[in-house]
Amino acid sequence: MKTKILRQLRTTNEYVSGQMLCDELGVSRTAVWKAINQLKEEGYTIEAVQNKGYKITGYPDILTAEEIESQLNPDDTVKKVVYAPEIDSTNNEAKRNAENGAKDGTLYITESQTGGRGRRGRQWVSPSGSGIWMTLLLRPQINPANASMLTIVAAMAVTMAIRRAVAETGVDVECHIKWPNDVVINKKKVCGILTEMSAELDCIHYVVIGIGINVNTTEFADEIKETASSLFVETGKNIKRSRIVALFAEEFTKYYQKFLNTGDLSGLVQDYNELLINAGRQVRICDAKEEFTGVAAGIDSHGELLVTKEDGTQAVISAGEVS
Ligand code: BT5
Repeated sequence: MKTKILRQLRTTNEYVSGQMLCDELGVSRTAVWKAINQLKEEGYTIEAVQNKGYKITGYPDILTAEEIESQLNPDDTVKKVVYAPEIDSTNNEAKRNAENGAKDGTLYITESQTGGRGRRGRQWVSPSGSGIWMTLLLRPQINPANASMLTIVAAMAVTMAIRRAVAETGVDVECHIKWPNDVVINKKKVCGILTEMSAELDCIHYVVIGIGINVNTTEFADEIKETASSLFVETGKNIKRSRIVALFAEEFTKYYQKFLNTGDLSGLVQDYNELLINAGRQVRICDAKEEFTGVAAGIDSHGELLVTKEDGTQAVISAGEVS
């Protein structure tokens, strides 16, 4: 019910009458009043004026299911949000729930992770109160070999969500994808993505896409001080985290539909390459086989990075580190 009330109050700047809320939701005045009081306790500023009704004038920077769900579109891929104040890792939480039958389109989100993970067992620093640590559970009917392309789809959605959220503050900063799984502003990492799956050779049980975004972070652990940043540090603006999550859900839905239509990235390559920081630039590649420099051209329809080496030959990079 809180989600429905929030949705109603968000969609207008006017007062919404208590009676209208009762009629829309099919509940009593007392029930509405109770829910409004709970929302106030959670940090919403709600004005109640006799004969006029309720109006929200201030929103807290929280990530509860109601706060996020009340901003989702009906056709979004994200169907349900599950919030917990603290989790070991939202990827772990999503996997545990997936094993127990959780549905496609469930988003797990938390204020703080005690065991946030990056790729290959690296640590992901996930302090409380300033970041978005979330994992989207999907059950796509695609070839398991193509599941890693979902990192590309998610990176596009995060980048567009950040660009839109920053634009709403009136600030002009450039946000780009750094292949394969980073999003950067002014060359600093503001987001990392970790996609994992459970599959058989020909069938996916589930995919979890974990996304960490430093939003209002002002202090960084020693080990990431030089390389990491946040939206706040780069723009000077505080941005409501739930707004970014909602924009992500909208952008992800758009790109994911295109991806599912073809089963690969052919419909997204051009848009992706326009968001890619590395395109046309000198890069240093360090993969399992070798280390070399070259000029990145962009990705192909499988999400591999095409790099023209100094001797003129083209390398196709499917995994590795780019600097
Ligand atoms: C990643 O790995 O960038 C994937 C990060 C995914 C995090 C999300 S949060 C929600 C979900 N739950 C999880 O447990 N994980 C996902 P990788 O490319 O391997 O980069 C890891 C490296 O990034 C570390 O070794 C640090 O150098 C750096 N790093 C760690 N925490 C960071 C942070 N908060 N901001 C920027 N860089 C960070």
